[in-house]
Amino acid sequence: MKNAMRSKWQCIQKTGFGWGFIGGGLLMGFLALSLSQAHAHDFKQGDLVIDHPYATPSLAGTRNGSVYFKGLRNRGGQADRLIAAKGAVAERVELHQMQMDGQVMRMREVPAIELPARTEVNMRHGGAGTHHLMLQGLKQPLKDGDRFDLELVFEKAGTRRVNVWVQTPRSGNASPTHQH
Ligand SMILES: [Cu+2]
Repeated sequence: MKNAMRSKWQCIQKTGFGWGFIGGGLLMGFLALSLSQAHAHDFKQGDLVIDHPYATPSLAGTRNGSVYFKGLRNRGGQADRLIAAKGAVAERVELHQMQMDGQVMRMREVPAIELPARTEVNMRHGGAGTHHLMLQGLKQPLKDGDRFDLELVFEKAGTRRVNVWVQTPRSGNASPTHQH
């Protein structure tokens, strides 16, 4: 009887350990999953990776906004181009490039953003030569924490809908990019 009880107890202990182990594994898996979900905000279209599209909060009194990407990579062996963008958030979306004009940083509209093969294009906020998407005629101001959809049209890879997060960049200073 004693032996039977002991072995039953051992059995429970083992089972308990087993459940703890499985539970721990599930918890680790869940944490890993939630971590990766918290960090993954990227979109793939063919060989293109659109990493973390973000927009800065719009300035008071203006009806335009800027969309940037943490990264826009072409991992393929064939060049592509971003030729248009559109979304319900604004009347019009333009493709812009930052350029130094003497001492002043200005932006100009470009017909396309070139995505050479196996290259990452700089589309982060700020800096000469960088590109961004310009939202013209915002339906409403962009506020920190807002999210909206945008359709990106690539010449070869086709159209990809992405979700843009509105946030204040940690490095701040988005205002110089708003001189037209
Ligand atoms: Cu612009």
